Amino acid sequence: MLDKLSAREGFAGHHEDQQTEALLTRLFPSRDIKKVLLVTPPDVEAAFFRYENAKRRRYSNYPPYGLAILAGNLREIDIAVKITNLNHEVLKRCFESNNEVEFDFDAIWKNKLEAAFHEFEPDLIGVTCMFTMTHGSLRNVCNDAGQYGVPVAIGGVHVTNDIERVLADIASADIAFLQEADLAFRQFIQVVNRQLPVTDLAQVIIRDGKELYPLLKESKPTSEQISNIPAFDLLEIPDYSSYGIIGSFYHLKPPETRFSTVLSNRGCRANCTFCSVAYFNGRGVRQRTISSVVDELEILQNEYGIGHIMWLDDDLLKDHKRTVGMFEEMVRRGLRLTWDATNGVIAASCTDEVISAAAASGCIGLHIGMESGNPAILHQIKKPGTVDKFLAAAEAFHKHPQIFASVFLMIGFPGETKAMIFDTINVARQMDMDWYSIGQLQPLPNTPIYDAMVAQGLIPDVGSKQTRFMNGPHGRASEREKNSKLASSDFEDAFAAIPADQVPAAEYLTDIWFYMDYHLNFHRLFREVRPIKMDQQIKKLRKVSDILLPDHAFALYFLGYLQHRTQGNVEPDLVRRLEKQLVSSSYWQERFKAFKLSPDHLKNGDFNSHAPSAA
Ligand code: B12
Ligand code: SF4
Repeated sequence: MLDKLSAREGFAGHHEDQQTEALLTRLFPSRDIKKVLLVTPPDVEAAFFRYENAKRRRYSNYPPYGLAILAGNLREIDIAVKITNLNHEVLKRCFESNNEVEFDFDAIWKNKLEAAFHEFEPDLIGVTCMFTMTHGSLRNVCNDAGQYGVPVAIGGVHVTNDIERVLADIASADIAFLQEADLAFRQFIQVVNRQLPVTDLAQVIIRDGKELYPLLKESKPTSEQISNIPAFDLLEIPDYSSYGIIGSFYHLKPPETRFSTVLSNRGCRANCTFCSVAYFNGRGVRQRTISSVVDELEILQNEYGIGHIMWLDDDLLKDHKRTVGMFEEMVRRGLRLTWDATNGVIAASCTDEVISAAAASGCIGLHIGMESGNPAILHQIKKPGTVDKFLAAAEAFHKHPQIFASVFLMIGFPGETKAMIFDTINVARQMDMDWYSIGQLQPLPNTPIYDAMVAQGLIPDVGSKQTRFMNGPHGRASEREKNSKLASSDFEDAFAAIPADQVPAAEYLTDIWFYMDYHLNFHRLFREVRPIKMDQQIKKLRKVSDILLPDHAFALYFLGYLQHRTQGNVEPDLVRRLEKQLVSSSYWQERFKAFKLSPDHLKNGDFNSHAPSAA
């Protein structure tokens, strides 16, 4: 990508050292950076923020882990750092507020930024941005920060992936860092402070009026250089999970549990065509030392009271020996915290030995990256997995039922026929895992699949501007109800009209998605008899019906069903909520009719033929 960028019109190539020096002096006249303020913008702009969702603790509230890494590195060269997490501030204030009318989203983060600036008086402000959907919020924060008269630097996954649009749209950003900036940011400050020569500038683009100066030498941290422990003392680690969610498995822990995150590996061994990780981190995996990772866990547990961590890794289980060694070290040191791998693990690494060690070291939940059960599709998308490996992984998980094992599936790949989708459904059924997180393909810019689909004329090249993710609290999935009418009333019927070797038209995919979701996730609960699994599913459905999607009628119905199975009665409030939902929503009425479900089942404990021994 760096090559691509330097070749673009409007981006200068190499620059004379003197010219660069002059530019740095214009930006930093005293050539003396002593203090850096690092800022996390709110995840979205005010227009996309829903007060009631934040009140339900529906939004994510992750520690700004990348900024804490940068801060740790800057402190090593005696730079003072402050981190202001505006996403956290907004969520916290929303949680504490009693009145939506008086809740002023923009005023909250602007006041906080102003206070941080005046209190700390930094020489440079650095703003991070991970997600495309945060673009507008990044722009607002940079524009606000730009008024304080010190240069503004930006960095993060979105900045890297979408650098041209970001720099064109956010004129208040003076400096942009690309890719992992562990070294590049520190080197930049040392160059400004005349401690290093300008030739050490790397992975950075500096703005000078209308000109952009890219200095794109690579400065990628090695395994040794990523083993530093982040500056946790600059964060509000114990507080984040009180105001938002971290990871996908928080429902398995008591609500008062404190959550945090840890990154043990950078990059991924695979190169799936729909994923941008290789584009950001480069090929292959760099691993931290086991001792630095376990030291970090110990600090989080002992100094910050953390009871659960989510691994940020893209390839947590890379290298069998190291993985088992790390999990064993966690046990040897007597760590009490539990953990999850929300981002997903590679199925081929889920051997008996690895999963036993994972379970012993506190694993309570993870996602397995599968995507498809069809060998041709797996080959096409370069997914590192085979059907045999998926089935073997499932067997390993069946031996450790304390782990809630969920599977990532995807439909809608180019050329994916009805028969291929059935392969995915059939393999998923054979695996019999606890949940299936099913997505429709959404090609992201800067991924091979996006480029291929644009080249084949399958999608327009809209770039990231129109990218709106399907999942997540701000995703399009939450609006699914608005435009959907069932095409047929039976799972198999949904496919009946489509020949096996035909690719289903886009309008059928939502129906197919819906039927997969119902059968693979909900209907299978009628067969569940294992007490530990029923307990996990009750917690999962509580999460869906209380936090994620309170009007999800299947979640209400099946929560009631499991209550009936486990305790012999159903909470009356649950039945009331379900009845209310069915009266007010034709979407759910239609689906309840199609699947022969009724709130009466919960009232009289009669589940027709659905549940073999329900009564
Ligand atoms: C953990 C994670 C999540 C977490 C949340 C992370 C969080 N808020 O902290 C969860 C599970 C919520 C998540 C969800 C999603 N994610 Co995600 N996620 C990641 C993941 C695996 C790791 C992020 C991380 O913490 N990295 C480690 C830290 C250390 O890196 P960092 O923050 O980038 O910081 C470094 C540099 O960027 C730089 N830097 C960062 N900021 C700054 C600032 C300055 C001033 C400077 C100088 C440097 C700098 O320096 C740091 C040190 O090197 C990345 C993949 C990846 N490897 O980055 C995907 C990734 C970011 N996610 C991605 C996607 C697509 C999603 C989802 C949309 C998935 C989905 N379909 O639902 C959702 C949407 C989220 C939402 N809010 O709705 C894409 C991003 C695509 C995009 N352009 O937006 C990524 C790249 C993975 C991919 N598949 O390609 N995700
Ligand atoms: S295995 Fe996961 S992280 Fe690795 S390339 Fe594939 S999708 Fe990306």
